[in-house]
Amino acid sequence: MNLTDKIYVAGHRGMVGSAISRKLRAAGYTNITARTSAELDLRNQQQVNDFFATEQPAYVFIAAAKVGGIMANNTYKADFIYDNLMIEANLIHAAYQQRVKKLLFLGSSCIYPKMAPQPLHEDYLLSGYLEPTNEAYAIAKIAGIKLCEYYREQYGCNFISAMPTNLYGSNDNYDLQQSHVIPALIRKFHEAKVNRLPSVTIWGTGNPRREFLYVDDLADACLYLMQHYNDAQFINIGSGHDISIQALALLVQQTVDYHCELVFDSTKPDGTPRKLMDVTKLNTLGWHYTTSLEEGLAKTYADFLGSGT
Ligand code: GFB
Repeated sequence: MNLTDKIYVAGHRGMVGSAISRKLRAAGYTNITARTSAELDLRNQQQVNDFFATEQPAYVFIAAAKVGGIMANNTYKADFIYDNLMIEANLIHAAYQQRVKKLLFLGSSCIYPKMAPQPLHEDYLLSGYLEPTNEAYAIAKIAGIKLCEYYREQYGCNFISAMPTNLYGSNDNYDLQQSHVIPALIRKFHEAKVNRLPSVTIWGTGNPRREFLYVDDLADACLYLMQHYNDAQFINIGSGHDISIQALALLVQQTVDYHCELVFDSTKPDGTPRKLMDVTKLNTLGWHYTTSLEEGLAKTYADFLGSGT
């Protein structure tokens, strides 16, 4: 990818898309194009086709998706499967029609079977039943992986796919019903601190384990893959380390520096017991994460305080 090649970042205002845009600009890429969802509805095929015909991007990062935490995924299944299928199908097909040089599609670690062996190797895809709470999103993302695979097989497109683990960092969603666990806990502990509340409620039992990757590290991995990876096989992106939700809550409490009781609400779903990614393939390629969870939480809390949420 040359510094003046036209690059389209789909979803540039989201946590992932904004991190990728920052990383590209920092690396000296000057020809980056993007549209807000008000300017371009990626679920509308004609609008997407017209955009690609006009803009003719050489490289595409698909960071656009309808995303959310366990509650959002479990509540809005039709929206999660429809929006994500339409977005990825329109972008991938238009990229093929306009002869995009290379495209990177981003999925999620939830594509793997609920009870797959850990750590999750790329070969485990489709080897068992999915986690019900995020089946809709997972099926859409699996379809995206297959679209890239089959457009490569049939049309020779250099479309690659990557499966990030749970992400967090600046520009995240802090809505307590829609968000993922880290922004939710940061907000809960912060609001408990400000209001001197006696406790913070954690969803579920606290027993599930999750792997987390700071979003700027993900952006670095995406740029690395766009520059160095050209195979059909999708590739896991993660830290290779996981932590229980209970231990995470204690880390967030320490980051926010407010000591109160933790109340575990077992009426809320735990979701997948564990989804630790096998990142051997990516590490062997030469990429490793650099931001520890402690450092990432401190940076994210600082961003939260600065955002005025
Ligand atoms: O981050 P999260 O919503 O998504 O939940 P998943 C992770 C774990 O944290 C679950 C627990 O066991 C939650 O029950 N948790 C505890 C909380 N307190 C809270 C809270 O206040 N808010 C939230 N959100 N969780 C998502 C998938 O699953 O992972 C998405 O639904 C996507 O599709 C994403 O794949 C990466 O990790 O369970």
